Amino acid sequence: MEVPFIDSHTGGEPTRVLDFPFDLGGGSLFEQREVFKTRWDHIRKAACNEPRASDTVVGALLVPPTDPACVSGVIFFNNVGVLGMCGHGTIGVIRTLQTLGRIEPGTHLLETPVGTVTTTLHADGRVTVQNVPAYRHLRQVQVKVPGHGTVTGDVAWGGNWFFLIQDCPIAVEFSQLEALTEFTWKVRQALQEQNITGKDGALIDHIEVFGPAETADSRNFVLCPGKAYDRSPCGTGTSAKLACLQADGKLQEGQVWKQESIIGSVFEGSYQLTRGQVIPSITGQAFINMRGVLILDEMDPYCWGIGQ
Ligand code: PYC
Repeated sequence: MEVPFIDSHTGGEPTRVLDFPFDLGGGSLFEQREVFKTRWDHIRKAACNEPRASDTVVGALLVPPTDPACVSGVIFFNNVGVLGMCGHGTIGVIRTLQTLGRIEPGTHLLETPVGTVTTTLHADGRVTVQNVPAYRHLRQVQVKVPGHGTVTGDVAWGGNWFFLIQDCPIAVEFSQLEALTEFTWKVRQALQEQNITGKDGALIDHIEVFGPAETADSRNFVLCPGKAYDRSPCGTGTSAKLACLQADGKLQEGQVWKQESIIGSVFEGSYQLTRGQVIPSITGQAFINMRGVLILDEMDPYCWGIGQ
């Protein structure tokens, strides 16, 4: 089996777009994601894990949209499972659709398992994603983290579930990657052990910490579900941050928030209030950097990847 792919990176974070007609049963995007999870999980593993990829790669499967107003549907996944939305990934998908000749600069709707997002491909290649509504679910929650005492953070939704820590005990600097990974992983485990969840018991699988930045409003470090850190400022994480800033009265509608990533790439975020809901907009840039085919040879003992 051969599956064509196009790779891009958005602010340093890779997106691997797969363009192949897997049979997903044709239900809603949410239902199709469930089918992908149960019937095609080996494809996720093959596309995102070693030896073809690594834990940083976010996969994006293009699927026909159920809503004809949308240019495409997309199911995001990574080295350990499927995602709800993905901000950097959406920016990569839009640039990929442009490279495939399927869209031109302008506004395009994209269907995801957690809702339809509105994207704008600008003439200079930047992409703005108007995300699904973001909100803060819990404010200033305390969690006991072994070796770090009590850590306080907000639980917010930005298309995925985040625990956002404003006062990080570790400097949010590139030189501290290992310590930040270890700390945030412990936070994630502690949240699970202490039964602190998103809405309806949802697993909080992204941890985001903040520190000062010289040329942006803030620098973040985001731990992704599979323990890799986001090289980009994380579109869904920035959306969750905007919801918290709005709830705290620290950012006005339309005001721009510059979120820098741990490697120095920047997203510009702002929000619009629609019927009381925070609708985040995230702008960033992706570059196409590879295209090819996944060759899936069942004789290869590592055909379906190493690990999960
Ligand atoms: O940009 O939303 C994002 C994202 C989620 C996981 C990695 N990147």
